[in-house]
Amino acid sequence: MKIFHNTRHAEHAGRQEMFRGRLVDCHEVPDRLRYVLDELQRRPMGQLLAPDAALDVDAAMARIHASDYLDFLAHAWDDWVAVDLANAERDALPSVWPLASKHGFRTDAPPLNFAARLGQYAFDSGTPLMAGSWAAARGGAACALAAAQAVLGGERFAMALTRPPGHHAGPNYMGGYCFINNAAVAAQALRDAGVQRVALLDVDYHHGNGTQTCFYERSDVFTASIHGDPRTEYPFFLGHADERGYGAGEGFNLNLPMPRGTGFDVWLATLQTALQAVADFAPQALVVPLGLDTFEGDPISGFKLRSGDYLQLGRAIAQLGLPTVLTFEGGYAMAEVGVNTVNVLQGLNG
Ligand code: SP5
Ligand code: ZN
Repeated sequence: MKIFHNTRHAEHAGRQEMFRGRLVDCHEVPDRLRYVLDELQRRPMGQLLAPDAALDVDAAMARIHASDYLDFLAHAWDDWVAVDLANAERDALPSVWPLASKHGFRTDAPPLNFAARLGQYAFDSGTPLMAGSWAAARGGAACALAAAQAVLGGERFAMALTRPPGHHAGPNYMGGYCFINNAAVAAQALRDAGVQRVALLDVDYHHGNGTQTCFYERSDVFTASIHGDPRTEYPFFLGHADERGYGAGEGFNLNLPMPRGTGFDVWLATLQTALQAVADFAPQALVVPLGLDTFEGDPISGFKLRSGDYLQLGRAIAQLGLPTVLTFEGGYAMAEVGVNTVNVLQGLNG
């Protein structure tokens, strides 16, 4: 297994996120990745590599994300500081959005004001943007691309071990701690290299809204997600079972929401349903957005998986027999995120 880690991840270190009317300390912090790297030192699972600097990351990101969105991200920090030099000491968070409604706010007349532009490209106020966010997110996309290339080169498993995470980021928006959809970048890179059918199986606690939206009208990329019921769980506005794809993509999206409090037995049975759907699609490659926030000790999530259960998750994924790229997504129980992640990899390795 090849594990590509993002050497620039720590440049993104948001301080606070908005929660119930006040700013609270960020859950998505650099230590998350450090704990995984520490555990990999104790239990090596493969080669730990940095992505090749020669990879064309910008072209790979542009296959998934709108050019105006990428342009916004690339310059957002400078634009934020240009509003007021004192902003250099603060993270940028949106505070105003063009909510969709009939005869309502326009999105065809782009604002010039920075706060309005940030609101146009973000769907929550929990995703702070700071000086190093772009470099870190771009470094993550490089890991995703490198992992895709590794499986194209014959590697059975490859992981993009990176943060910030990606599965909430859509074609033209950030949110849910995500800026660039690493899993979507990897899946598209596989397609562009000639892999005819690619499946994505998202096992993060939260619905992979960004990934679903990226591929919603396509039949060449099957998307499945098992997650907390959006009626009560973030991201709330997507992830219901009746979202099955659209147009040519109809029937190529599968959502399996489960109630808060779900334990491993029911979760594993649901995973088996998703795995069967993936197998029925008969893909030639798989991408797994791997969130560890299904863990019972996760501070912001509601499933009840235990550390040992992640070995079984790895084994179950391996049983598909597919070349597989994994991307590191959520998982906020700091003390256990390393063990849980490496348990999945151990399960994969068999
Ligand atoms: C990648 C990923 O897992 N993103 C999840 C984003 C969830 N954001 C909203 C979470 C709000 C929970 N805040 C709880 C604070 C309690 N102290
Ligand atoms: Zn999550």
